Amino acid sequence: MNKQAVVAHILRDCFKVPKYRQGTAFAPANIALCKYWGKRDLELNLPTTSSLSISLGSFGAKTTLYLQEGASHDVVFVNGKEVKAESTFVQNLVAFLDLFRPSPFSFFQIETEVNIPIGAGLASSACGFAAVVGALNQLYGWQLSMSNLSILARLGSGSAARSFWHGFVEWNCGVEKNGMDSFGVSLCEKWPNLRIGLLIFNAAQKPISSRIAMQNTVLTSPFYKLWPEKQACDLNRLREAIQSQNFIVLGETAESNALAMHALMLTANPAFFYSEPQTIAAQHKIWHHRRLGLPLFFTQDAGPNLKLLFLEQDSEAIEEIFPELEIIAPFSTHEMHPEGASS
Ligand code: 2P0
Repeated sequence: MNKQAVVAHILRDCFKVPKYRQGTAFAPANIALCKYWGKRDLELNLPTTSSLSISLGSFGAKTTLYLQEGASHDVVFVNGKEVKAESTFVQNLVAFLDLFRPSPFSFFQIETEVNIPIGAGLASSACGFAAVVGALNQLYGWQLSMSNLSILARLGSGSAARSFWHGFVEWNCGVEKNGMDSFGVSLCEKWPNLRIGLLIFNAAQKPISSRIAMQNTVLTSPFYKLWPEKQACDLNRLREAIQSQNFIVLGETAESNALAMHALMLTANPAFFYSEPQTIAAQHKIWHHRRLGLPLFFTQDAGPNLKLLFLEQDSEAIEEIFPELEIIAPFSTHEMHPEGASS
């Protein structure tokens, strides 16, 4: 099955032309505590395993879409600056919007405000595609369910399936070939004193995209066959830790899951390593302070930056160790349903 068939199925009873002049939606970035690393279907971005994330509150993407009558191509602005049509970012977005044009000769103006570094392993493609889908939902007046929005966003980028909610989100891998059972689900538990610290060493575009790194790992790592079992175990531990608010189990499990993902990449051919010297130095620092009794953990995505996990009461001590830390309180936001979704 291809993307067009999934879109046609989801939008079978929906407006085919925009109902409004513009559509706007915000989607939060999300950080996986149990990672998505490997696909069972490359076309539909269907994952081999389920994953679980925490959203970053007001950090994310806000996108407005306009249909531009008479235009000859899409125009994309990020934070007020036009992005070149030749860039991979615009090409991916244009290919995604091809799925939703009222006619092949209709083009969009896309204006996105992003308050996290793009392409630095901070899940900007996730919130980017989720915000675009939310904005399309508004523009066309589709009033789609959250699960259908999540499925559509997954066609742009897998992790976007998790960017429609605040708080904890689980993305079920599903078993259906068409992926209609593979979408995000919001977990109801809140954890108000949980904190995420962004430790950004390098916000430049990463040299190898996670899409390529992920597929290369699946195809060449002799240890990839162990990954589904590790994921199932970590997912259970995380669910239990969230339910019982056991921070140590949450931190240990998330850190172990990230390290296992990076270990898999080291065993791929060619091997690749997203960490930089500063990443490793910070990891040692975290382990050192943990040995001294500080409950501090990290997770790392497809980039050199770290996301620290800790509790509010330890914020001051942790800021002393990492003064450059950007601290996020993921549950402080009042609006628990991002705009652009119907329920
Ligand atoms: C995650 N990452 O769970 C994992 C952990 C990066 C490391 O999802 O090919 O950009 O577009 O489906 O979603 C990044 O991969 O990949 C990612 P595609 P995506 O957050």
